Order: sequence, then C-alpha cells, then structure tokens
Amino acid sequence: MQIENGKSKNLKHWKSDLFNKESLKKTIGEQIMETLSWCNCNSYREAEFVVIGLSDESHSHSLRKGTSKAPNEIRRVSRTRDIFIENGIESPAYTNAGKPTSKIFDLGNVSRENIEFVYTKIFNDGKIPITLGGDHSLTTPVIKALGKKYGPISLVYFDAHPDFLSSTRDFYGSVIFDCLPYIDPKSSVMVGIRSPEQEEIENIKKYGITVFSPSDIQMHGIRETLDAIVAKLGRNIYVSFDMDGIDPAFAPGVSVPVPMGLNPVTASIILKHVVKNGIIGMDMMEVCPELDIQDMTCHLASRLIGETIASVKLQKKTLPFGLSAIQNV
Ligand SMILES: [Mn+2]
Repeated sequence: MQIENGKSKNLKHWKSDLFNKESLKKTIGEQIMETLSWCNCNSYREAEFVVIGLSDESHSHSLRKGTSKAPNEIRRVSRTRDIFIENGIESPAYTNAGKPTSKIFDLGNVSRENIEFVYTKIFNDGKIPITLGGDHSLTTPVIKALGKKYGPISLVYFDAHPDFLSSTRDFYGSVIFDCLPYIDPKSSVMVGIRSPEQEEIENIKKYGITVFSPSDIQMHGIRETLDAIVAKLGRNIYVSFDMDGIDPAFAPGVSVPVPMGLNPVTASIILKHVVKNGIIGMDMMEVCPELDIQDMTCHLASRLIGETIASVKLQKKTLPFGLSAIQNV
C-alpha cells in the first residue's frame, strides 16, 4: 500500500508509538497546509474524532469535476470563516450546538487504496472518523470497513439522489447497493431525496429504506419528521452527507445540483438530532470548490461538521438560554 503523495511507505509500519502529529503525517497522511477549524488537538492518540480527507473522484461519472479538491478547500475555508483573530489570538466561532468539547485531530488525506486499513485502525482505537470527500463512492469502502467491525449499520443518508442503482456498480450512483451487505436497510433512512431514477425507486421499495424528501419534511413539519426518523434508526448510526441534499441556492458548489432541496437549518436540526446519542462515523461528500460561489458550500460543509461533532456529546452540556432550545430539539 502506498500513500498518496508518492512516498512509498507500507502502512503496516504505522505503529502506535508514532501517533503524534508530525510522525503520523510523515507515515500515513498526505501533508496538508491547514487543518479543519474544529480540530483542537495535535495527537492522534488523544483524539476522539479523527478527520480524514479522501481527495479522490475517480469513481464519479459527473460532468462537473473537482470534488477531489474539496478536503483541502473545506479545511482552508473553515479556518478563514470559523476562526477569528482578535489581538493576534485565535478565537474559534462556535456552532449552534455550542463549543465542540471533544478532542478532534486532523490526520490529513488518505488515498482510496488505504481506506480499509486506516478506518479499521481508527475503529480498533475506539475513535470516530469524520471524512471529507471526494466523490460519494468513497463512502462504500468506509462503510465496508466499519460494517465488518460493527455489524449492520443504521445509515442516515442525506442526498438529492438515492445512489441506489444496481445495473452499474462501484461508482457514486451505486453506493447503497454496494453497501447492502454492511447496512440494515430497514433501520436506514434517506433524507433530501428528490431526483430518483425508476430503478432506484424499485430498489428502495424492495429493500425497505425509508425516504424523507424535502417536500415530506415541509408538509409534515420538522418535529414529526424527527420522530419518524428516530423511530426507524437502530444502533451503529453512520451519517453520510452528500452536499447536494442541500438546495443549490445554499450549496451551489456540488457535482450534481438539484433544485428544491433541504435548507441548511432543517438539515442541521436533523443532523443534530440523529447524532446526539452517538455515531460510528460521518462523511461530508461531493463538494466541488471550483463551482462554489464565494466559498459558501465549503463553509456550510465545515459548519455542518462542526454542528455534528458538537452535538454528539450534548448531554453533559449546559448552554446559555436560547441555545438550549436548539440543544433540546
Ligand atoms: Mn450522493
């Protein structure tokens, strides 16, 4: 196995005594200029969440290219928009869910062929991976690695498209079908779906995944939607977030935009609600920085990740009046 920047290192030499920022990056992760703004520790060993960039789009069929640049761009935008400098001192901008109090470490970027090794390692070390994609097909090897360890996964899939084709495999349109051996469809949900193909509708019915379209959510309201989603979910929750689930008015920088999508507040409320009792991992996929407008999609991706991480351990927090209403959604 080779690392992405061309240095030929065998990952089996990734020993636990190398788990500090510099040596770990030399050993496994591609050197990156900046870490995600939410990252607050320099050591893999003490981290509870591990941010990993997957800067690959080789299994996308989209005419709009550029998702491989998203991990580094989301990091860069996150640091310019979510950290303020006051008198030379960095001041992080908190989320609606408060200050992320967990230990978060940015590992850098990892190549597609090293996904299984890296995610299995992260699992074995009891840490939670937060992935920056990349095209959505990269979710498949991540879910495979985690599913082999955890058993069937309860998947929460934010997307405009079901990604449930079975006639073509191993690409960004067949993620759900490719992951079927590792997920429990009956306890999995799709949120934001509004552009399915006939074959995908048949697969959704056949395997019994519950779908919440943006119209469903608007018609039934957010509280009823939250109850319906939670009623479906099981253990081992994994959140996969395709930024095209959000309306292109808010997230234009994606590879396959579809109008009439989720608004960011709705998406963040659902996110916060489904992750609050714990997740086994999360990914943020399909951002296309070159097609973005004033970095708004990259910034939103960063904020949704921040909301998620800050929400996972909300139970112990006391928040100021006003924010607590958000906490208790
Ligand atoms: Mn997708």
